[in-house]
Amino acid sequence: MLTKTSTADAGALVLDQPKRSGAAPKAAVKPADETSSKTSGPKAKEVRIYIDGEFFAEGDAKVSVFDHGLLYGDGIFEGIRFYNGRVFRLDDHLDRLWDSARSICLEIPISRAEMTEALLETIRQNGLQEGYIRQIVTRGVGNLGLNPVQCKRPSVIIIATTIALYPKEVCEKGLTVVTCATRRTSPAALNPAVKSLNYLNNVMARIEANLAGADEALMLNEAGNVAECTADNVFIIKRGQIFTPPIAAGALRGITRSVVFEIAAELGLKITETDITRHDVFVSDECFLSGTAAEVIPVVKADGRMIGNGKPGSITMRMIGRFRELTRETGTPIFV
Ligand code: PXG
Repeated sequence: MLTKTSTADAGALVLDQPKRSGAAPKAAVKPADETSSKTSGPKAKEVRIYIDGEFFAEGDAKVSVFDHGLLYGDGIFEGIRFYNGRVFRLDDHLDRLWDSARSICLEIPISRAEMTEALLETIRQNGLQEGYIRQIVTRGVGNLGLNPVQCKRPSVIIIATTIALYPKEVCEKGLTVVTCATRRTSPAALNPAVKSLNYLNNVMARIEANLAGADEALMLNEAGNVAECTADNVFIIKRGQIFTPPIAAGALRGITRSVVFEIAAELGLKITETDITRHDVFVSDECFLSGTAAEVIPVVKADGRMIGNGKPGSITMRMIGRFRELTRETGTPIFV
């Protein structure tokens, strides 16, 4: 959900800005041997993408039009960050990926150890120390019918690239959010705990935010309580206490959310998981979002109401400070 990019690295991925695409290749063919990971190192600045055990140049990284990930959004994903040569909370992301897979009866075709090595090797192939990984497992190639029984082998795709951080001004100024009419998916329809490739309701929410000129959309659940934003969990602070919607309210069990819980405990701050209404957000002293791409980011306006004094609050800033330290100091080493 990153937006403002004035300080972005040239060529950095900005998750909600158009990706500059190169010329489309003619066919989704297995690359020639010289582009295989086994026979050559990375070319300068060329993104190398892992698909089912092979590395492809960006222009050659293709999946079949019969992949049910494309036809039906039938698949799962994770967004993971790495900082300072280490992957942040890798085990937590792999746990959630495997849980999502189990929930939708998708068998990940490689072991967890193989997945870990594939992720680390994708980063190495791209020569990166800091960045973002998009890890996708699709149902695989089937026929046009939606029955996944035809899909014989799920596909694993890993993209590692640079990512633009929010510029300092955004941290200093904070984000604006609007409540959107699009509701968070009901667990009765599709449990939002599954991080599936089916994100259309979140996309619709994001479009509403765009149309309203806001940075993010606050999504409510069917009961009308706050669930989360389109790709981030929500926290509010009132009289020194932190509150966040429970998972049962439709919040994803965010990994950054769990880091926020850890930091709060360290700082001696209490977090209460409870239903939150729009009113609670309007009258909060501080509000912030957490997410892998967004990290921890202040919110200063909701539906036109200024939150607190309209500036990022002190607890939020302490949270951000500690979060940054953890990202730099902890994680799975990429280059060993
Ligand atoms: N809510 C939803 C619906 C998400 O998809 C989060 C919260 C935050 O969870 P983590 O584990 O990242 O702290 C997500 C994360 C992005 C992006 O741009 C993130 C997600 C999906 C799509 C884009 O950060 N998932």
